[in-house]
Amino acid sequence: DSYKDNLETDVLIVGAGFGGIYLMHKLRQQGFNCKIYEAGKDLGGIWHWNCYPGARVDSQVPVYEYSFPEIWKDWTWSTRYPGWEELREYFDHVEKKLDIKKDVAFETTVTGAQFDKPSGKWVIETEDGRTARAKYLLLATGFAAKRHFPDWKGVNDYKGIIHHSSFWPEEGVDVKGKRIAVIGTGSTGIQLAQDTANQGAKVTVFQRTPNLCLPMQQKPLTREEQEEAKAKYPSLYELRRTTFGGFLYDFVQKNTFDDTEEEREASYERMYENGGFEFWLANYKDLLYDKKANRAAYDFWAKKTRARITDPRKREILAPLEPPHAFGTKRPSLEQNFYEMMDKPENGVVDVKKTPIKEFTETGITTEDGTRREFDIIALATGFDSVTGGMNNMGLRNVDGTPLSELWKSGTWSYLGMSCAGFPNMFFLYGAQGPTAFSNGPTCVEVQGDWIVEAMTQLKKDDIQYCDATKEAMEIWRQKVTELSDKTLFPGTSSWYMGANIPGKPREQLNYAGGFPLYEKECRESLDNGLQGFVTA
Ligand code: NA7
Repeated sequence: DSYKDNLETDVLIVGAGFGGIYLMHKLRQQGFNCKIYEAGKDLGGIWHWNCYPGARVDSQVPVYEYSFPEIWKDWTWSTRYPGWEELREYFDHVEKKLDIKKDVAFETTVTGAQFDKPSGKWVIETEDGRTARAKYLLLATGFAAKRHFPDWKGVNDYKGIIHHSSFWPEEGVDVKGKRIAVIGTGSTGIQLAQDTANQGAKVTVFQRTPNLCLPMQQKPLTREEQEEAKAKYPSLYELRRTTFGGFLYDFVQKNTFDDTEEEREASYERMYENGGFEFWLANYKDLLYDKKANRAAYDFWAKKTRARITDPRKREILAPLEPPHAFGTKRPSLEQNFYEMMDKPENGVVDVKKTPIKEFTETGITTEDGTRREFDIIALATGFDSVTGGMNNMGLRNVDGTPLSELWKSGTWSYLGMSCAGFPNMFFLYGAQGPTAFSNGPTCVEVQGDWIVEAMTQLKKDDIQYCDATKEAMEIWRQKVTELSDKTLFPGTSSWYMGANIPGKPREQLNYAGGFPLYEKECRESLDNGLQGFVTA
């Protein structure tokens, strides 16, 4: 296994999910010699790790895939919102077309990296003691690379089956007839609860904040209808780069109260019934900016949702009349009968804001009110040290040897959400201060990936050996990210978008809230002005 040796390459990419594969393919076409280091055992990134029951993508076909015709032309999906098994098959298909794996070292975790100025190379260390040297270091580690395990008292005493969602055993866990606790109601917790209940488990959800779920409107897709739709794919892949979130829909170019009450009700109804994120990202354009507009949308959502829950106690916990936060300032999950499932007497909801978890015992969980509940299985859907956690956790150091985790301790700085001053010849995608969490992943990967590849091709053509963002450019970018966010309702909500889900993490907007058209324009300007914002040599 040559990849087990120390490595010399033009480009070292970290991560073999959507982002890493995209970069590898495009850079190969430009004549770069690339290798990927991947901690997991296979391609797929998040879809390699996420095989918990019900794991499914919330972007609809064909928006969540590569725009390369050689890949989509002979690939079809079985449902509008594909599950993890099929997403893994998709990556097998991608492998057949692009021959990526021959240049991937799997089960390889990066534990340190620093740019060595004299040689002009990154020196990258791995957990098993190897060292790689590369002119470029590209990070495609995603926004959910570091899991969050809250440290509850007694958690190690629990003797049943316990897994974090992203460490779920591949072979699955038999949940039928079992008592399962699902802690957390982010997108993951909703899917886990719904799917295990479907499989005949008795589910108890521990909810801190209600998820304002929207109907998925899942449906099977036939090969014929997809083949027919493919004539339009090239234009759809153009279109998705021009919308706010990289989907095929966009905000209505009207404010909420421009419409009469009847018109508004009809629009809400249509968005809600169309399903997916339409009620979020194709709602009135003031939804995420104006409190009153937001409240109107929330009230509609609550009315629809409450009508689906007959148990009055559960109704108040899952869909209260007073909004827990502005609608859409936390990620809504897409559900399929989640509320009907939770309404059943055999399934329960614990409001952990009222009665927090006190401790874990050998057999279950005790809450502060003294209630002891016993479980055969506990699923932790408690999320991630999102967006910055992965990059902070891989031993990156700047040219002077200062760890990135220290530089980002009191806040995050990047330029264009793709580079950092002091980290020359390093680019990252789908991370801090990019469109990341407000976007459809593959769109973000293609927009940022194209920029990175174009920048590197330019550097190569001009025989530039060294390219480092300036601190001034980072300050200006941080300010833009903050200003864009401050106009919205996002800062008022404690969410992982704002770094608020991890104790001690600085509270700041971690994502670029300007949408793709503005983002691409900003990035384009830097390229067109000879890599403005960078020092090159
Ligand atoms: P999320 O969205 O971060 O959700 C984590 C959930 O876990 C959320 O409901 C949290 O409540 C809850 N949580 C976290 N810590 C605790 C403690 N200590 N006690 C009780 N509940 C807790 O992660 P997901 O995996 O669902 O989704 C991540 C993203 O991946 C998702 O948005 C997709 O884009 C893909 P909180 O809301 O903070 O009150």
